[in-house]
Amino acid sequence: MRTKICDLLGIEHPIFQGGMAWVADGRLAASVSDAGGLGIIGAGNAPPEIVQNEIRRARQLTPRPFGVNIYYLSPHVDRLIDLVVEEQVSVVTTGAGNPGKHLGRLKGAGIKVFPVVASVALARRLERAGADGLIAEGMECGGHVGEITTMALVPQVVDAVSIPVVAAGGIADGRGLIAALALGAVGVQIGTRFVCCRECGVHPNYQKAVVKARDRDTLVTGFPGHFVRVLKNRMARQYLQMAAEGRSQADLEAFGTGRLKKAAVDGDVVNGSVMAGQIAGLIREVLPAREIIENIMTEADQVMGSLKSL
Ligand code: TUI
Repeated sequence: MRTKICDLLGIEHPIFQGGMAWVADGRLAASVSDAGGLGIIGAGNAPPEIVQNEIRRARQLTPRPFGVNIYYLSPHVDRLIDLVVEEQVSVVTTGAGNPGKHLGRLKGAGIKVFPVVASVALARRLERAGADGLIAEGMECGGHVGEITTMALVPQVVDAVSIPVVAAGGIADGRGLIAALALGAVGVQIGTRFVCCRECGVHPNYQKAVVKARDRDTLVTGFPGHFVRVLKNRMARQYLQMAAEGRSQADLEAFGTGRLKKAAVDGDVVNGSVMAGQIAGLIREVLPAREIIENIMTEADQVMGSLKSL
């Protein structure tokens, strides 16, 4: 099953692995790319030196293309742009902001740029600014969330632009891939499923928490303009309690600072922020990247077959 992005990016399967902060390291990205998807290193708030190490690690592990996600609320965005240009990374994805002012520079360096969008307005603007494709991310996703579901957002973005659109949010298997293609997407970006990947360096407690999660076990914390989906735990409940008491945005930000690292690196899934999407309930075990991707592609073929016989 090949789509437009397979040829555009030189990948075998139309699957991007989400560039998750503190989770998506060079080894995970290399394993996904080696299995025929597009692995993506999550820069998050990390300084460029750390990200450079992960890029070099991935490069040692696979000859295949991979990407780097730049989180636009990071204090290091400008230096990360310099880094991906110097390192000639194949693909850049962006999150939580408008990368418009950097598109010319990235494209000039031969980098394919796929910004994440959560609205039609930003999709239109970034197509005009020269994005190679877009990732339309619905609010089922983990971490930073928009307001529109994948089911409603993807077809509206697909109709609004003529560049390739990748669907994200709530997708973890072959059924999700076929559903995304039916909505007009040319591929999917998958995050939460790859948290539970054997080659992922995230703390095992984080993986166990995702495996244990059921359908209603996520909630959204944050404040307008900065909502974040996490697994329900003590930290999430305390956060919502503070918000209900009318505590200031500064207080809430201070309370939230460092919590993702606490969960992902220290393995404190009680007091840390365990970002995960609503699809967590579908994930039953930790598997190697190759198996995750093969399972998705095999199931997608089966689903296509059974749809044709309707
Ligand atoms: O970026 C994400 N998801 C993330 S980033 C992240 S790191 C983090 N760490 C600690 C606390 C909070 C976050 C965790 N999850 N997804 C991509 C995404 N981008 N979703 C929505 C958007 C988005 C939102 C607004 C993209 C552009 C945008 O534009 C605003 C503007 O400037 O027009």
